[in-house]
Amino acid sequence: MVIPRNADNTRWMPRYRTFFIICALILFFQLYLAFRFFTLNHASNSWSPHKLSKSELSDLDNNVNSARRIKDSLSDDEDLKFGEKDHKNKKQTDKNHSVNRTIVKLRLEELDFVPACEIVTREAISAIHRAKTQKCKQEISNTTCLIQKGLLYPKKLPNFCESKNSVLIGKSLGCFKDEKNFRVLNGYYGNNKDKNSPESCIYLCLQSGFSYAGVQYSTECFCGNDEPSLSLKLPDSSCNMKCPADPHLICGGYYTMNIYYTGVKKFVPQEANESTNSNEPKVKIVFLLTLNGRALRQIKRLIKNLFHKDHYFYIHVDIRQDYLFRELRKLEKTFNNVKVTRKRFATIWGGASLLKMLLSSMRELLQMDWQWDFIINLSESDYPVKTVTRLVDFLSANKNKNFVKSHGREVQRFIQKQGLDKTFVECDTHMWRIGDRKLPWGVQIDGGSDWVALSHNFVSYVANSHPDELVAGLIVLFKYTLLPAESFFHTVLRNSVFCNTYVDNNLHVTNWKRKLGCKCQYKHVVDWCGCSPNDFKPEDWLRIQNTESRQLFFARKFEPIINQAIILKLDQWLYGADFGKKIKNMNSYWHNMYHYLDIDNTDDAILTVSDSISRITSKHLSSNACSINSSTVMEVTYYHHKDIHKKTLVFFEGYLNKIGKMTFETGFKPKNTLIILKQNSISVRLNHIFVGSDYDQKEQVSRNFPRILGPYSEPAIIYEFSTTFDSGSKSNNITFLWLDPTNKLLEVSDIVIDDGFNDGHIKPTFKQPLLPGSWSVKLISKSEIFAEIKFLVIPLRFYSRNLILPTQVELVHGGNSYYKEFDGQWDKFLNHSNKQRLERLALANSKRFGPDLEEWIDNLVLKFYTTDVVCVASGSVNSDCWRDLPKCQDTEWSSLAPDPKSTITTINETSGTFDLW
Ligand SMILES: *[C@@H]1O[C@H](CO)[C@@H](O)[C@H](O)[C@H]1NC(C)=O
Ligand SMILES: *[C@@H]1O[C@H](CO)[C@@H](O)[C@H](O)[C@H]1NC(C)=O
Ligand SMILES: *[C@@H]1O[C@H](CO)[C@@H](O)[C@H](O)[C@H]1NC(C)=O
Ligand SMILES: *[C@@H]1O[C@H](CO)[C@@H](O)[C@H](O)[C@H]1NC(C)=O
Ligand SMILES: *[C@@H]1O[C@H](CO)[C@@H](O)[C@H](O)[C@H]1NC(C)=O
Ligand SMILES: *[C@@H]1O[C@H](CO)[C@@H](O)[C@H](O)[C@H]1NC(C)=O
Ligand SMILES: CC(=O)N[C@H]1CO[C@H](CO)[C@@H](O)[C@@H]1O
Repeated sequence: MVIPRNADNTRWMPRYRTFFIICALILFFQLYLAFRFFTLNHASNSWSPHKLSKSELSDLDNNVNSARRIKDSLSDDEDLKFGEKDHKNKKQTDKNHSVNRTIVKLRLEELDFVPACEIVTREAISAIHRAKTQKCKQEISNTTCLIQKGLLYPKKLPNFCESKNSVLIGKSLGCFKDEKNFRVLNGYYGNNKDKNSPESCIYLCLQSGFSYAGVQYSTECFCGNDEPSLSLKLPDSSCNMKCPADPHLICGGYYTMNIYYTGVKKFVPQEANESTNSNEPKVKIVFLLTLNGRALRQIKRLIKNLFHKDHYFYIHVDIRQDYLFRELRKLEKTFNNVKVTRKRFATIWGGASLLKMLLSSMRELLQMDWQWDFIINLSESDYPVKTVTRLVDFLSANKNKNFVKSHGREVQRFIQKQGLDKTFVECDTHMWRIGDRKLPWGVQIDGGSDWVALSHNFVSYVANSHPDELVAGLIVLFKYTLLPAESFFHTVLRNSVFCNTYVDNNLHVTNWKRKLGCKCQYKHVVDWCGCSPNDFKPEDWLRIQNTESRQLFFARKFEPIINQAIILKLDQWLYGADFGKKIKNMNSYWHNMYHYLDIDNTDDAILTVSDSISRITSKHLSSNACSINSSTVMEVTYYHHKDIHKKTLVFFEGYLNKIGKMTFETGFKPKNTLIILKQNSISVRLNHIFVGSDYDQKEQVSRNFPRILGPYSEPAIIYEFSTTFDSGSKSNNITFLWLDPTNKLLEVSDIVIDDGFNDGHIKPTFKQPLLPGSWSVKLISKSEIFAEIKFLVIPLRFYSRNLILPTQVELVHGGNSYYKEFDGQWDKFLNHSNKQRLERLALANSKRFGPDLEEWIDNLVLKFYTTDVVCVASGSVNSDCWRDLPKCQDTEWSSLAPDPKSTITTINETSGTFDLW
């Protein structure tokens, strides 16, 4: 509808006014609701923990590896982000202004089953709506119903720690005087307006591991470890206020408090003994490696570093990581102290299956005939900071102790931050949050880092196939817990007969940089916000060096694809400055991205480009006498040297007519496609700018090293500007115009850079599939195009790793018809002259298939990538054909080049000395 421009202005005024008033009313009402919602939320979250303990002060810089909760509760909006459908709902209710947000009804019509009970909790309903499969929806529904009926969780669990005194549990000490500035119980304070009672307060204090609980002023609960002085004792009548939970009970009074024993003694962790060089037998260690990803060479380097015939390597590879599993199984054949378990699980971040996996692995270990004293948990991103010899000496002096790291903060706060008071259900490789829960009575909750070193005795207790009541109950509890491995072993330790073997040290130093690591980056796998530690880089060296005099033996994280220099530095620190000098290719790193035997995890765009490179190389190598008729990609590998991405290597098999097969390896890298059209104050500061994808906000790097984008990629501009000392330049705006292959403007994005160092990325949301072909981004500053970046969206020859079908090409290569409207201000930067021709071309291209499609792909690949090396790997062809080509084994870049640092050769008595290198 068009509004007439010359309509009488005055006639519009009253309408605007009513409109205005309505808007104001809506706003007011919304604010009121928001306020209501907030207070409600607050009240239901009744124990608002309060800072009292010193430990909290040290909270800011503890090295605990745990999830940190960013918001107290997902706000409505946050929650709605998880599901499209919920989003619609919200819009609807907003429209009729009758926002009753507490009403969320389960849409039964979407379910192919009838829930076993009426599901009313908002979080459970939201989770059921968001879950993908019916099986998962049913699992969430089943669990919710079991909880509603009180059948899932144990209500009470025993405590077998000898330092408890069960006779005293709940015994009253009487009424005591309290003072505002000298609290009798100073460990924890909570205020519960609805449910405070001696019982609920004892429950909390016991859970937090305090010896005394006190109720005061009706609604308050205090916990502490110091015995109240008898001089403060008052007659019982001085405590005279009723409890909110039950008016027949007394909950202290005005600065008077009823104090009770919780029955637990103050917990003091054990000190670890210093290493001694005694003649006692040395301990044997199982390194339990739980692995994910494709960093095979780093894993081998880690194993090589720890290798010793007396120690064992038990390896769990995530069930989705077929490549690692295949490759590591080869070690098993050579070494009888290496086992790769066949009982595999999908271990998502924070997932409950992680605990299932660990217990399953421990049970398997207990049944094997390996003789061991300790299990140490490691991942592909751990690396030792002391030699194994020192580790063994240390553990030998601490036999039967258990090493875990506690959170070191107030327990109730930890419980909330960690989401231990919530039920999570894992299915569809996601952790769904379905509501609040009450932790069982009687157990002290503890947790922190999930890196541990556990003794044989403790492992046989906790992983026993006939667990006692405590362990069985905690296994149920932790089956529905986020990040279970961060609390389960701690909690079992604290409440079992092993409580006096607890050492508060996980032997690890972790590279936390919370500003970078807490971007809520796991939202797609868990209904929670968590943090991750950063990779070590040479600038973090001091942090590693500082572990020298401390009882720390491992550091994390290390990722050679991000930085390998730090690992070499560490090795030289351990084994001498000359270490590695004579070893070949110490500064190279190879990372496999594709293997022809892979079952999944294939990136069709990478495969398409690699395939094209193999075809182009084959053509190049062919001559009359030796003609390669076709080629198949076997492996694709990233090759880094001194932490710079040098090439993407394509290992392929070429077929020669009537002669046979030969394998070659070649490498390619992206061309520079940035054109500076005009030098200005911004362009001179440009360190790099390119279009890529998979930007890692934590490590601030794009993990798509060859910059391969396909129709289903999410392109992003990744940039870095250096600091300027030109005080006149101030802040600068850069506008980016994104043009597709038909020169149509698809998106306008902008950044403001200040005069400091600026880096980051911008990722517009394009609708997929993207139209394949040559795209461009124009960079505008001060109303002038000063640079342009071209980038390729490669048409796919492979779709879900199979050759694309004629029926698929148009869908995949036809782009999409979604375009945003932009106002005319950008028109002057755009060239509309050949628009129709380009559109016709795009349409024709989208129909290309077979050799025609290959030709299109190869032309684009040649435009955007260079390939300059090739070597012969092997072959039955013993002719003069490629006599001049080097053998791959003799090059320094090929994936077949020697890589001693990642080659585990012979078992040697002495480990960690690298004699064999
Ligand atoms: C809002 O209006 C729609 C349609 O007008 C109706 O179906 C829906 O029930 C209403 N929602 C509420 C919360 O009143
Ligand atoms: C919202 O819905 C709940 C549950 O049906 C009801 O008890 C409550 O009164 C409603 N609140 C408002 C403001 O309509
Ligand atoms: C849920 O419970 C029903 C009834 O007890 C059972 O038949 C079904 O297998 C359960 N489904 C899941 C996924 O747990
Ligand atoms: C650790 O030290 C304590 C006290 O010095 C000693 O009694 C104990 O035997 C030591 N433990 C080991 C395993 O050496
Ligand atoms: C740069 O952009 C910001 C926000 O996009 C805007 O407020 C500012 O006025 C712009 N500055 C210039 C010089 O264009
Ligand atoms: C292991 O290392 C020792 C000490 O350097 C060396 O003497 C021995 O020959 C090596 N053993 C094997 C099997 O290579
Ligand atoms: C207790 C335990 O063993 N935890 C960890 C072992 O290592 C993996 C990483 O590979 C962690 O995620 C586990 O939680």
